[in-house]
Amino acid sequence: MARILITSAIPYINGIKHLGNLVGSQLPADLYARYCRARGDEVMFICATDEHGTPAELAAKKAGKPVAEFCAEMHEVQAGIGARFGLSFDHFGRSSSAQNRALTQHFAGRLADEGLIEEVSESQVYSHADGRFLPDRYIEGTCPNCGYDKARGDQCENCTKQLDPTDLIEPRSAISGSTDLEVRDTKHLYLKQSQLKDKLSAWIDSKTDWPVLTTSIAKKWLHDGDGLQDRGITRDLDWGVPVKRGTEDWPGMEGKVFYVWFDAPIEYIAATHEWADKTGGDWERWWRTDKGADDVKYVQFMGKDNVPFHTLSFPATIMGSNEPWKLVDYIKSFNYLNYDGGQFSTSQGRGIFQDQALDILPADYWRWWLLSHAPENSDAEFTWEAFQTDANKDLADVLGNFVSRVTKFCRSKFSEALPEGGVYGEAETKLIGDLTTKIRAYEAHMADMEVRKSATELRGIWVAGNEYLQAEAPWTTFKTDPEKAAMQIRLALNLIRVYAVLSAPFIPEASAKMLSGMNTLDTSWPDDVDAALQALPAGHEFTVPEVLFAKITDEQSAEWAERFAGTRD
Ligand code: B3M
Ligand code: ZN
Repeated sequence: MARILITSAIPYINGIKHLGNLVGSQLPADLYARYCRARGDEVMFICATDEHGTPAELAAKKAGKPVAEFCAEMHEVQAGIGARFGLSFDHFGRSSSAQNRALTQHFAGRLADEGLIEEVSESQVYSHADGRFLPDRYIEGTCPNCGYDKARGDQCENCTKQLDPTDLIEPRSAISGSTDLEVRDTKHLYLKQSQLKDKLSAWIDSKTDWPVLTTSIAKKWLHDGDGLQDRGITRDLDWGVPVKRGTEDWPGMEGKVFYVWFDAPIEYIAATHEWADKTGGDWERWWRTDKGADDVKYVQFMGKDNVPFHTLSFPATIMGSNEPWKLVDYIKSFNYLNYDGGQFSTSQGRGIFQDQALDILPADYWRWWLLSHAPENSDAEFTWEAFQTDANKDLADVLGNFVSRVTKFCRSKFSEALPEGGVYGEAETKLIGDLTTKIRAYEAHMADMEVRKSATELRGIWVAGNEYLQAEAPWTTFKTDPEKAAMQIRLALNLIRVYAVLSAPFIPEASAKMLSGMNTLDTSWPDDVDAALQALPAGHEFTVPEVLFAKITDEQSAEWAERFAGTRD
């Protein structure tokens, strides 16, 4: 039994996220967490809302609410949506927690003690029209690296370069559009990441098994151009973690807060602390290598735009603290999911938002389609046509149909109990061999976090059952050899339990329905397929489950395509 710590990038608090956010971090993280638990590992699965920074301030302003109140409400909304999607977090925390405040201030103090913090008098952009300093994200302009004309002051979305606002060519306020900007002096703390460059570089080079998407982005920012730059970690804002050096005040830093990207990843640790405070658990054995975290495998999930912060900035905080904190062991990153010929966009309200998706279909439809099309090796695209075709084929025609045919046939020809009699023949031996090969391949892909390959393998496992049924046709066998038909259908009913167990990480709700239909709590993994197909004995009672997956009709698909074509206000 291994101990696995899993974190998903923590979503911004500023609004309800779209499906692209889900498939790029939380959903594959949940798939992996569920799989590890099913295999007997001890799992700590952590996520949270990312509540600081200007996006939160501005969203609260737009909603006409004090920012703390807005965050508290939106946290509940996001937690509720996550639960409806079946995201099985051990804790869904808040980066505005007291635990995170203390830990963030602690790290800053440690970094200062290690000589890695520099106080810099910095020029910052002040907007006369807006009457305020403009935080990085609210300055737009042209990227000096790639020429993209909507680059933000913290990062260029187009080429992923981390930027400072003063790097932008022709900057303007993203709040008012005003170009009446003035650069003023203000003092800020800088983390001297450049001093950690060799250590970070050696660490990244040692990660030869990481996805290329992850390491290529890290190496790009380590070695391209000027290499790893020192980063400002404080901001002139009201909302955030107040700047302190540990528990001490930091002279000259009054009224300033830490930069949201400094405290956000620390929330992974703090959220585990929140979990411990709630449950009486021990968070340090997950995070402190001097307190048992040495044997923890730590895996992070995120979209590619978050990779620089997790491969460079956060490790710099951890390494620079010179304390025995757990570093990430594996970073699984994702490309983007596009929507019907363009990008999903929270700010432009384009695409399907998580609450809307759940309003029209149960979570398992989305989980299955999104995971089986996860943007692993390149960007992927959601279209209603593909969604309808694939969900109907895989979920309704293959899996759902198998369950319904087998249970209904048994009820009509035998009873609602597994029938007795008959012995395996060649077809059954072949099926068991075939399933064993496929299940071992599925396990390997799941362990490697190869999401699409896992889905393909699982689909193949479903198909194998259908093909067996089709070829052996128990409804025909029944007429001449009812004992043989009994054996076939007993095997097939057992296969429903096996399907439920194997499929639970992808489609937990349907899986629960299958298990409850089979009237069993036995979720043991089919290590031995032959034995697993005899787990439910003759005489074991079951009920025919309700339809697992209703087909998406052409009318529904057309209606939804139209409904979501416009933008959400
Ligand atoms: N909130 C960006 C995002 O939601 C950011 C991730 C933080 S991970 C520590 O994609
Ligand atoms: Zn750029």
